[in-house]
Order: sequence, then C-alpha cells, then structure tokens
Amino acid sequence: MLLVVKLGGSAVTDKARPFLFKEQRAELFARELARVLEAGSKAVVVHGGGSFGHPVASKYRLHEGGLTREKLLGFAETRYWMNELNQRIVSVLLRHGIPAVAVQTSAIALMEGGSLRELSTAPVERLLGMGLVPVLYGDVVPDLSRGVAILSGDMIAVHLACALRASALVFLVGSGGVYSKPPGTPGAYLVRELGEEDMVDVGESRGVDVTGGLRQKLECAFKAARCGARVAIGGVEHLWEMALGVDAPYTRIRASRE
Ligand code: IP8
Repeated sequence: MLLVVKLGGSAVTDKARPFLFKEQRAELFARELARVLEAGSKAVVVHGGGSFGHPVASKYRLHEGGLTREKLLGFAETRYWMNELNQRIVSVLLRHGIPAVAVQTSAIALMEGGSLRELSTAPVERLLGMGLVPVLYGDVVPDLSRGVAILSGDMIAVHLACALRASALVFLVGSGGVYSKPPGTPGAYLVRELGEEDMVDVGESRGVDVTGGLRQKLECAFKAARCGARVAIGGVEHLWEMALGVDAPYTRIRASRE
C-alpha cells in the first residue's frame, strides 16, 4: 500500500504568524506516520507553505508571474524559506526514526500558464523503491509562459497519487476536516462525507494563501478520488485512521458516481 500525505501548512505553522513552526503538531504527525509505516505501508509526504512560503510569495506577488530582478529575488527567497520549513519537518521525522529524504520540488517540476506541465516522478519512485520516505513541498517553480508560478502542495499530492497509483491520499489540515460553514461560526459541523455532487459553500481559509484555499483543495481531492485513491481530509491526530480507512471524525471524499 502507498500513502500520499499532504501536510497542510495550516497543520504545522501558524498562518497568522510568519515563520512560526508548530513543533508539537509536527511531532504528532511524525508519531502517526510512524504507525502507518509500521503497518507495512510506504509513504510520500508533500507539505504546504504555511507561514513560511505564503507571506514571502505574496510579498513579491509571485502568483502574477514575471522575470524581473525583483521577481527572481522573490523566487530565491521563497525557495529559501520553503527549504527551511522542509528541513524542520524532515528533522522531526528523522528524530522519530522515519527515513525521510527531502526532494527539491522546483528542480523536478515545470509549469505553463499556471498549470502543471511536468513533474518527474522517477526520482520519487526510486527513493520509495529503496524504502525511503520522500518529502516534497509546494514551491515556486519555473513557468514557460509566466516566468515563475506557485505550485501548490495539493496539486503535487494529487499528481503523485494518480501517477503512482496510491491507495490513499490524506490531506491534513489545521481545521480537522471540511465544515458546513467556516469552522467556529455558529451551527458549523464537520462534514463526514463529501462528493462532487453535494458541493456546498464550504467557506474559505483565513490568512494569506496565494494558491486558492479550500475550493482548490476539494477539486484536487475529487480528482484523486476519480483516480481510484481513498481520499480523506482531517486533522493530524487522525492520520492513521484516514490512511487505513478506519472510521473517526474526519471528512471522507466520495468518488463521483458517473
Ligand atoms: O501551501 C504553496 O503550497 P501550498 C507553497 O500547498 C508556496 O499551497 C511557495 C507558497
């Protein structure tokens, strides 16, 4: 069994406070992932930008593209902070005995017009074949028509889940799943199962997020479900249940009936 897990930036950083890494949440993630690996699964981790990548990418307006000197500085600075967050996550995984190996996403990805054109899966497959746990991340990448573009971790995760025929794709989010209304508003409840046909207004994420929030995440989730992966969105504390398909409070994504 292969698990692709997207560790949302909101799960391990505080989106409202730049460069704040939630070490204890990352520790919990590592413990849960270790349990999944002990159950005999292989895993690929893809993490988001959170308060390391998004504020920098947004400061330089990288989502608008361009190749000026200023944009190139923004490209380099965003890469620097994504690498920093990646190191923090990998180091927590190593401390928990997980053979995690960073894969620099912008070196294996190419975009065109803001859409993913290429993402080489061979390096990831080689590492998986050796028994390692590749750790990729949302990143700023070259774009053939725009110069630079932001590639979200969600897009990477769904691409890998489909290309590598993963049995499960789990999105870990700070909110603990998909809610009927923005979490915290009166009457909001956790949606336990969601299909494309019952898409409701599920609200938008807060803070700076240059890659489109919850709606884009759900589109990625439905796409992966159509590829045949078991897809779930939930909190770090339920990673093991989501990976193995055991019931718990999280949102299960139902594949389209067509
Ligand atoms: O947080 C975006 O990845 P995401 C990464 O998965 C950057 O959307 C560089 C902002």
